[in-house]
Amino acid sequence: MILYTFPSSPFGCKVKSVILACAEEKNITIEEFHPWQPDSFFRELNPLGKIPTLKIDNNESIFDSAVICEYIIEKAKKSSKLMPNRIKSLKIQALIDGMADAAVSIRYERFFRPQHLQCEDWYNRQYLALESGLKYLNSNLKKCTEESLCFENLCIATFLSYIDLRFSDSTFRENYKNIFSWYDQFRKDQPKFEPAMAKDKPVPDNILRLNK
Ligand SMILES: N[C@@H](CCC(=O)N[C@@H](CS)C(=O)NCC(=O)O)C(=O)O
Repeated sequence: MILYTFPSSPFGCKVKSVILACAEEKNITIEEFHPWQPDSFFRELNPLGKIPTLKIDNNESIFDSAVICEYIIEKAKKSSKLMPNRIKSLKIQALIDGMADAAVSIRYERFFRPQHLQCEDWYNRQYLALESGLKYLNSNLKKCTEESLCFENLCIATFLSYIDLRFSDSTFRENYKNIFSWYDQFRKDQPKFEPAMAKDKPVPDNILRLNK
């Protein structure tokens, strides 16, 4: 199987952590693809043109990240271990994915959209979703995480690695100390997930920009 993703994608990082948790590295090759490259083969795999996308065989692919995670976890028979409280796991995933949507939108607005087209009100609404999510995690740390390694911990940790990468000049770490110290401890306790943490990588030269 081939996972198409990019090193900075928070959704892709979540999937990569699940691959490691399920010891599926040998069965899934990671191929870098930036979704803003001109589409060739990629829209055949995912009509939405989004990463991550998992190619299962020549005729089938799976998206989005939530479905890919379910697929890998189920196939590895790790559901009861990684999702001991399934509804809780799915709720935290929904929260984190919503925060990731907001964070990625903020990044796209600033990085891909020409400055004169950027919209402050829209930006602020995304920022509010992101910050409210962090506030929720920070105030409900025990309710949101598990003692042992589980899916929701992977969702939170990989997403916070994206925050560290793209929002390093924010006051999030100072304002939401509980969740960030949990995350720092997670990285110390679980070094095997380091390959899944968000990394910067220059976008390819042939990237499409919104130059209008
Ligand atoms: N709900 C999707 C979101 C994936 C997503 O937004 N990925 C971004 C990269 S981090 C993307 O491919 N963006 C390209 C686009 O929006 O056209 C998932 O969970 O997989």
